[in-house]
Amino acid sequence: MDKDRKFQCPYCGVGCGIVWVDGKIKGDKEHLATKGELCQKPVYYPKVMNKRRLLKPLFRKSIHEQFKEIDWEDAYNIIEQKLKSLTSEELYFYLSGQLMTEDVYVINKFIKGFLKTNNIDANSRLCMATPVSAYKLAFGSDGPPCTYEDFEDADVFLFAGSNALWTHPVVFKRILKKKLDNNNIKIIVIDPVKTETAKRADMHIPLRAGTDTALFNSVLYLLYKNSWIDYEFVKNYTDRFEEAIEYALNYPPSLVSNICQIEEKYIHELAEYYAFSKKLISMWCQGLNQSSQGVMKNLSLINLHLATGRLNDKGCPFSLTGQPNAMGGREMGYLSNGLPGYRDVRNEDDRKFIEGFWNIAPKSIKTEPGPTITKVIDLIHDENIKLLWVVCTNPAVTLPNLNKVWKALEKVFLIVQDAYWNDTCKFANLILPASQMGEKEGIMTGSDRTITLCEKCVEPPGDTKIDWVIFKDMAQRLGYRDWFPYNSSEDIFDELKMVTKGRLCDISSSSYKDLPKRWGDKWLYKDLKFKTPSGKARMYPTKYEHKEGDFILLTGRTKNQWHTMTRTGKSPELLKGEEEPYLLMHREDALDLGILDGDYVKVSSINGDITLKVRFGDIKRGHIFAPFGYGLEYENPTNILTTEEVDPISGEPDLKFTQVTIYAKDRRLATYEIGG
Ligand SMILES: Nc1nc2c(c(=O)[nH]1)N[C@H]1C(S)=C(S)[C@@H](COP(=O)(O)OP(=O)(O)OC[C@H]3O[C@@H](n4cnc5c(=O)[nH]c(N)nc54)[C@H](O)[C@@H]3O)O[C@H]1N2
Ligand SMILES: Nc1nc2c(c(=O)[nH]1)N[C@H]1C(S)=C(S)[C@@H](COP(=O)(O)OP(=O)(O)OC[C@H]3O[C@@H](n4cnc5c(=O)[nH]c(N)nc54)[C@H](O)[C@@H]3O)O[C@H]1N2
Ligand code: SF4
Ligand SMILES: [Mo]
Repeated sequence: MDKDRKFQCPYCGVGCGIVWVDGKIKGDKEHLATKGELCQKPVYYPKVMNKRRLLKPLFRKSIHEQFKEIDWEDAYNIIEQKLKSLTSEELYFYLSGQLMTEDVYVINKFIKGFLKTNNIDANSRLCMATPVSAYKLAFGSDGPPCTYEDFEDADVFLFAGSNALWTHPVVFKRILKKKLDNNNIKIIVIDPVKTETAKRADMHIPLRAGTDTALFNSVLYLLYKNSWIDYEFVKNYTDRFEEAIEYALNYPPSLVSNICQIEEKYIHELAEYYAFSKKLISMWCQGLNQSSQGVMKNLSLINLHLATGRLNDKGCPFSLTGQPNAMGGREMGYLSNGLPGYRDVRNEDDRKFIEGFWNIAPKSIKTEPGPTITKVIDLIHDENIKLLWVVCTNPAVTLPNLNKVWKALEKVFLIVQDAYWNDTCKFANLILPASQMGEKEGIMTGSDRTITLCEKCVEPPGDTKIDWVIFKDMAQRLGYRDWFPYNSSEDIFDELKMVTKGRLCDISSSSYKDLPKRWGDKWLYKDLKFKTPSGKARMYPTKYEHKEGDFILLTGRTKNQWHTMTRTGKSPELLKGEEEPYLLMHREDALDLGILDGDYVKVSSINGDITLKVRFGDIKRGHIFAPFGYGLEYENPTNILTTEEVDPISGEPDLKFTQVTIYAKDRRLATYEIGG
């Protein structure tokens, strides 16, 4: 390659700009959003890119047989036969926030427009579905309202249910750096664990898991009782303030300190921050999203911003995006209810527009959202879904209640389209080898709406194909040649950008050449006109429901591994100190059960048992934490335990609250065989 190539980091949603210089990774100092900053993870990317890659399509009729290498022609024949022998409603497609926007657009178009089914979802269902719902309810549309530039003049940064020092390191370090120069900057962290992030905070609120809504309702209570409401803002720019306040009055601090198991002073201090800071940015991630009450948690936090007029120059609610292109996937409507350009299958105008845009017959697009991925596991068991096509995600480790998931994966005709041999491949009938970041071209959108062009740096290995090419080939085979005429990713980009014209996420005037570029202004709602029917933002009465649990299992991430470790797990540098899964436990809780640091214990939920090594740590009593990314090689994936409960509005599973029992070593030895 004759010049340095640029792309977006393939890992987290911060969306750091990278330059590829002779096979080495450097930060892109010219990048609009991240200005050359990077963390450790992508530095080792070139070294792991070709370790244990899938290089050829593999097939077996039943999962009891060995895989045989086949060529693409055979692979396509098998898929064609399958697609023709099943009805559209018997098919299901499961995508990922790690695909490029062009990939997602083509796949979504093929499925919703041509296979005429909404049986498609993405791993964002486990991640960002909750903030998508909350943003739509509060502001009338998805889309984070502010950008990283807002960090420059903010003085208070809240991180709720976010271990950002590990999970969004470039964001957190940018704020830490500012704090070094300016001691007036305050960081608040809300988390049952005293994480590395919490250790750097001015105030850490160690609440009981699941109780965030009660906490934020109580802050709203105090804002009201102390007359710290911005009534001017509320009157001009919000609806349903009275209802929200009336409801919040059920949450006095004396009661909530019991619910959250925290001192009352935290609630008062938090209210003061919302009342008096210059500019307050509330960031949050999976501690709020992955909850059976996730949308309520999100809305109760957004309520605080609306009650105090904290938007634009005074602050912002800012959900941190998990995956590198979940933002792009959302823009393209890749969840079961979405359509490109932040549109929705339930909206007649949206359907009509897209049918016209795709030049397909009226009423081609189904009016009902398809089932979410967790429901599909049941639909497979009931034999309603017969083919599952998994693209760029590893559900055999990352969905809740794995014993049930595995049985479903064994039952269905499973296609896995991945760059690596991942855990889900073990259940597959057909495996399609995919090219990955650096081997192909396309765009990704980071957390603050900045779109980066990812350039091709190296030739893809073996017979791997680009994700969108595989779906284009299938669409063309099925007779839709004229609708999928793309010869390059830029051809797709030229089409998809027009679908955003006039929408909030409008990129219609962009070209590959002028990226990176952000869609929307610095502030999405600069004029305080929202995408709701009244043009005002909406507050909500946000209900908290108590959940029992003597031991509450929390799950989450490690510092240097990316989810199921198909890439980061192959770097000895990144694996150092993270070779093994563990169970974080409060020392006193452990000693009460006769458990010592380093002991193996059995953890048991209604869904199954696993064995983990105990590590004493700073976690609230009655809570334990386990990372979830250690896959089948480790015998004991954490998601064997996790509950199937989902948020009723977003359908996002509660991966942060499973009631469990812990058995000390002796009892484990008496009743339990390793790997059972
Ligand atoms: N190193 C690394 N970084 C990543 C990823 C990775 O795999 N590895 N993945 C990326 C992705 S896709 C995502 S979605 C993000 C996730 O980023 P984060 O959400 O920051 O990460 P998690 O570890 O899942 O959970 C964050 C915290 O939520 C806390 N928590 C649990 N329950 C509750 C609760 O009820 N209330 C509150 N307030 N806190 C709670 C946990 O103790 C945990 O510390 O990370 C992204 N960045
Ligand atoms: N208990 C528990 N479970 C969780 C969570 C939790 O906090 N706790 N978090 C949830 C969240 S937020 C998320 S985002 C999910 C993540 O869960 P997954 O998406 O299942 O995990 P990954 O390991 O990121 O899987 C990505 C896959 O894509 C492959 N891949 C990489 N690049 C390409 C490409 O260009 N093309 C193709 N076709 N494949 C590629 C990788 O090899 C890998 O197999 O996990 C969820 N599960
Ligand atoms: S902060 Fe996220 S996007 Fe940036 S380099 Fe690290 S993993 Fe990549
Ligand atoms: Mo995520």
